Amino acid sequence: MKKIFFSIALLGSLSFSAQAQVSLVNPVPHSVTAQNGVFAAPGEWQVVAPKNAPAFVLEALKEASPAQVSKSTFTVTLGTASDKTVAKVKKFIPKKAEGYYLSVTDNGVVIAGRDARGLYYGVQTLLGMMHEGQLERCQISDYPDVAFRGSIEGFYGQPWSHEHRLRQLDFYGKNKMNVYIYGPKDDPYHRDHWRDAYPAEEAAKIKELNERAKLRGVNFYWAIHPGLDIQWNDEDRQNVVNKLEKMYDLGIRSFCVFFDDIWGEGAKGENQAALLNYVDDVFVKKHGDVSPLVLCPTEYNRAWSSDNSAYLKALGEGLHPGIEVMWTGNSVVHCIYNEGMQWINDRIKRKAYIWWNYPVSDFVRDHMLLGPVYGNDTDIADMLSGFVSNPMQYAESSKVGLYSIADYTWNMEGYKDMESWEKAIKDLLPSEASALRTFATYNEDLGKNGHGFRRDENHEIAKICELASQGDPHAVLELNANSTALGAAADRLLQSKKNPWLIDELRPWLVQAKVVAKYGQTVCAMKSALDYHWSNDQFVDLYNEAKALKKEMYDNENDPAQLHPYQTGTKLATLRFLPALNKLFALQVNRYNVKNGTALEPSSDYTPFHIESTVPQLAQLPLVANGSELKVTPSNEVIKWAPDSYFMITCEKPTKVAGMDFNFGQAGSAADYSFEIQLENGEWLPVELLHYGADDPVIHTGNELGGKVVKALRVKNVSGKELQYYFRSFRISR
Ligand code: 14T
Repeated sequence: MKKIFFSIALLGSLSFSAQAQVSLVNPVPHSVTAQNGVFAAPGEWQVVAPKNAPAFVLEALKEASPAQVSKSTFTVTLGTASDKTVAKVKKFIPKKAEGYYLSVTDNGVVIAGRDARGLYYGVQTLLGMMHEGQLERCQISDYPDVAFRGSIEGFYGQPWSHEHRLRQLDFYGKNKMNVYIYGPKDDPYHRDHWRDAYPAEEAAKIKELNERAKLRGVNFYWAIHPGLDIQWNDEDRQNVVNKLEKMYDLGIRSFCVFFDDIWGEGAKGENQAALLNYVDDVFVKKHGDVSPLVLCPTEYNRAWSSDNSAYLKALGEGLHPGIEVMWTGNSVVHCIYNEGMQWINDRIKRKAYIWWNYPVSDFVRDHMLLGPVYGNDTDIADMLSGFVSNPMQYAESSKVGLYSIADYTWNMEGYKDMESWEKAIKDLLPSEASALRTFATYNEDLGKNGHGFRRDENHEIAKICELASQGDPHAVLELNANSTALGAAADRLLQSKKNPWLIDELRPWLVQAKVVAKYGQTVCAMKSALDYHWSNDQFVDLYNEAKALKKEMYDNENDPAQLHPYQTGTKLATLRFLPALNKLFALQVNRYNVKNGTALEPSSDYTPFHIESTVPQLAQLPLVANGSELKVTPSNEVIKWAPDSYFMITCEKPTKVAGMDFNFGQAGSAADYSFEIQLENGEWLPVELLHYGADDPVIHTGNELGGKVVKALRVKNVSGKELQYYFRSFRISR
């Protein structure tokens, strides 16, 4: 019996290693024939390529490790469909743009691309296979499912640095993504000052990015966002063309025009379509070497549109056929479904170009998103023209998601979310893959958010969390072991020197993970203290320690030194792990109280302020207490205040307030609201709201508030009608 078991195990591992080399490749190729095993990759090889072989393909090979020599028994033969070098295998090349055929034998490798990009991707497959120093005898026939694949740097917040962008482009080339759209909301020359040319230094950087993109087979799209103040006249449409011409002069050949997150004049469908058509005529067609234009519409998702939307109709009927239209799905942040694709394609009369709002975290800045990519339908390849991901402002960490998005968009039906995720983690930090994997499983969900987009988290210990929260002894042991493993993973990552780009981004969450891990161990120890009759003092020590750790988590979140300019906190393990520990904590404290007739507080939470609001868009906003300041995270969207709706901050302990101000984006808005504070005796006291000046949107409370001790503060719509205002800031000083 034992013997049989062993031989099966051996067989299993043999067949695994035979598969291993091709299985290193990302994205997963469409068709692989491999049954003749692996051999050591040669130390040198001879490249046989046609004279006119594309330079970026040769460059990619040159950067790889086997030395290129002029004569070798091992050859790498390259060519595209029309080249003699690959005439023999021409019939095997997939008849799809960017496709390639690759064959590996003991004598050498043949790579035949449908076109230059296809050839480049064949080379990437070869290099990916060789990662562990071996080659697998195989024939691969491969091509992308989606024509345009990549990323859109389109988030609010700190734009990526130049160095990060260069690294991204390298990564896209390796993973067969061919699009990078440059549209950071906080680049002034993209949006607020779209008419103005970049200063020389900035222009030089964009030029360098475009050069790097070309080298990696990536179309660098430069996006203009003119909608905030565009006038629909000749002058402004010429301003758009002039700016694009300037970018053309820098070498850019792909362009987007964005009209997202605007209102009023700029949001008119007919005018947008007319502008795009004009640009198409006098710019794109005139040059002849510019990619089809890509438009991000104002109604860019179904929740913001309607079945009979005149806006989408204007685009569908008005826009030149070749112009692409972006779409985020059934809502702003949503997985992409077949039914939703049909809905939008019917309306815009073309295949939508998906702008997927994942792993972007600009609306949940306290969370780091490192989980697997799942949830998109896999039968929609033919229904979309492009699929790009809006990532996090953390470029390097976003590679976990981007790796799998590359995989999904290349080969949808072959896509396996968990396998892709495992590979992504290994690819990002091979030397500490297991630590990164452990840490990542605690950083998956987004937490409560206004878009209602959630991810599973700590899936592998879901059962343990559930049982441990009920006090199951075995599960508590496991939870303790998991806490230890999380702390150890965080330590190893903090000490890892291999990818400082990544570790620098993760640092606040790694520091926090150590506190979370210690909290886990402490809470589990509280159960041991009761089970094994440790002294009461020992239990109370653990109890106090658990509370102190919660306070430490809170302080970490609000440490000004750790707060990035736009970041409001550092949370992890919020879906299952921490809630399970909090329940276990309460369970043990109650046990202790019953046994000793004491009244220890069974909650370990430390959140002294809370938001309560009848305005749903405001109820979920994070609150940050930072030194003497208490701030509500601003919202990007227009807030709808129903008549009599209110926004309230409650304080756990009566708190002395020094003053406050807030900004709803409009001068005179104070007249629509009342403001009241609740005193310690429960009484509500009205406080007058003032503007600093007739044109100033900022609302403050003058001197009336200073020094009052309050239990709550409340702003209420007393205008008698629905109000629509921004929520630019809300600040209380203590
Ligand atoms: F244009 C779009 F397709 C889009 O998604 N725009 C923004 C995007 O830049 C941002 O990163 C993303 C996630 O927050 O969502 C869009 O931004 C919003 C979303 C809102 F619901 C801006 C205002 C909103 F009210």
